[in-house]
Amino acid sequence: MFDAFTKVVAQADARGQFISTSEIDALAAMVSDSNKRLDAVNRISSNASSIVASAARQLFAQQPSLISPGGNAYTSRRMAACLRDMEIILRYVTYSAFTGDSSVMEDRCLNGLRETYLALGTPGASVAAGVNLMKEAALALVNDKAGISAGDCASLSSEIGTYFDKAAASVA
Ligand code: PEB
Repeated sequence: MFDAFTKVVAQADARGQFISTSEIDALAAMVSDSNKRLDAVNRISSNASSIVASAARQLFAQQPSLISPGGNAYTSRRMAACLRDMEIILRYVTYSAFTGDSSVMEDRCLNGLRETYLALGTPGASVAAGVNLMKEAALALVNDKAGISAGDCASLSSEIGTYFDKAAASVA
């Protein structure tokens, strides 16, 4: 499991080189923006259940066959598993946003997930659609200007967006 710093160290070590000025500059920029990062992680984490619930509601409205007899979220047991899976994925996205690196999510959540869904008969494309709906809800919260000092969150939101994209792409 890496964070943005240990990732740079691992890459520099693999090259047998000192950490470069551009790597230091990039990490310094990350540190100077770290309050935004922590605020974003806090906003997503403290609204996780509503992000999951609203994404799931939209997913089932768009793909009603999932909750009809024979659908993969039909029966409360499968519905519960589905909501739980969405919450797990969102949790790993927050870990990635916190550390500035997606390796924790890749190693502990996404690795083998496509194969798990294939084995379960769970439609990966639908899971990916659910992840994309969570992405919209989470980024709307991150970019909400209410109650915070004004600042530019464009690069942070696009970084967080890439974690959702990675999760979606790994199961689609
Ligand atoms: C991954 N999901 C399910 C299972 C596992 C995971 C291992 C099988 C065991 C179980 O049922 O608990 N577990 C999950 C995960 C990690 C983990 C991400 C990462 C660390 O440990 N059904 C749908 C939707 C979708 C869905 C498209 C968006 O129709 C999910 C939600 N996952 C779903 C369902 C099941 C499941 C299991 C319905 C149960 C399937 C079944 O038992 O038939």
